[in-house]
Amino acid sequence: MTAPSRSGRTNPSGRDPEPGLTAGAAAGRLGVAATTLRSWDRRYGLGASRVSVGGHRRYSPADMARLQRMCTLVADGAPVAEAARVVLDGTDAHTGERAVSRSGGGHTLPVGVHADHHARGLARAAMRLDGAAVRDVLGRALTEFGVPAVWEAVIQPVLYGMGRKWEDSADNTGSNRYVEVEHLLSECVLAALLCAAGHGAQGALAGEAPGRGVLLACTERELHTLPLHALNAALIERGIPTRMFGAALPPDALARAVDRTRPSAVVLWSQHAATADPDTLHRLHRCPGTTVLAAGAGWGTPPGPGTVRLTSLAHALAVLAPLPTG
Ligand code: B12
Repeated sequence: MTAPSRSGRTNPSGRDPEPGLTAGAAAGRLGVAATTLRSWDRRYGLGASRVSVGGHRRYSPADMARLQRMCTLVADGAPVAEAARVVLDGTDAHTGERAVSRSGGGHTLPVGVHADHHARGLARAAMRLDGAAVRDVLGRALTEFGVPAVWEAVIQPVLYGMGRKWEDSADNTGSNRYVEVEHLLSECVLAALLCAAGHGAQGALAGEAPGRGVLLACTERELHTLPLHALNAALIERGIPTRMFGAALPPDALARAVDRTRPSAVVLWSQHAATADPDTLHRLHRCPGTTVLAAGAGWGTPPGPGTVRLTSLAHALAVLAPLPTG
């Protein structure tokens, strides 16, 4: 005889052939409350497919895989009903619909539900000051979609949102809220991009001499480095060697670095007008064989005679990829 379960599921043998996890054990393994599992079961039918002889719910490995996916989507910021729909339809990033696609040249970046999920998850985790969750969302997105797509569809919108919050929160004493959120987010973005650059280097550049490569640096007073780190990681991802000098490089140090490494291109970042330094750009033009590129909103248009201004990560990759770097 068939043993009916409380949720209408049946166990045809009347016995418990493969035990499966109890509700408490499943909840513990997924890191959610048992009441959450019950409500997902009741509302969306995402529950246990097995019952024990005593009529208790038992979660199979397949049930656990679906629920794990559900937890991941919710942690990434998906509304619960939307996450359930994605899991039940199978139209998630692993099975079909891709909102952020990994594009070879980083030029086509369709944005949609998955990018929004990642961006919301990132922003929420940053607002909670939950650095581990910020790094987790970023790490998974970067591994799945690559640097250009994640920078443009996930990181950049969240940085803009953070900048707006910072600006809007200024009180009449001139002090701003959310500074701590912005700092934590920036540090985690930096760590994730360095990690992506490290993985790229292990894969594509292992054992190769650095060659001339592309030199990346910020102007002397510039502390905004994240877009340059995104470019660095994306170039390495494509097997293009780089030398990254980061924030606030004094002009003399930049000139020595260029002199010693003879890069195929120099990318000089200025985030805002106060840090743009046209004299340094001008000096770089005396280096034969080196293409000088200005990047960041700080530079005027054009940034200086004979200098191209890179307007986006995709634009930078399109200009830099064809240059000889050996
Ligand atoms: C993170 C952050 C910081 C971090 C930086 C950490 C780090 N390691 O980089 C810290 C906390 C250090 C910081 C400090 C400051 N910051 Co700040 N910061 C930001 C924030 C939130 C993101 C910056 C960023 O990475 N943007 C990158 C992308 C997302 O933005 P974007 O450059 O505008 O993008 C454009 C182009 O550059 C291009 N693009 C985008 N990505 C790429 C990539 C490549 C390769 C290329 C070529 C182009 C490109 O596309 C966009 C459209 O044109 C912005 C907010 C914002 N709207 O950007 C404020 C912001 C830039 N900061 C601002 C300010 C005022 C400051 C401080 C002066 C604050 C202070 N009082 O101390 C200091 C200045 C430090 C200094 N001397 O440089 C202002 C600048 C205002 C202005 N005048 O332009 C902003 C806009 C915040 C605001 N809403 O007012 N900041």
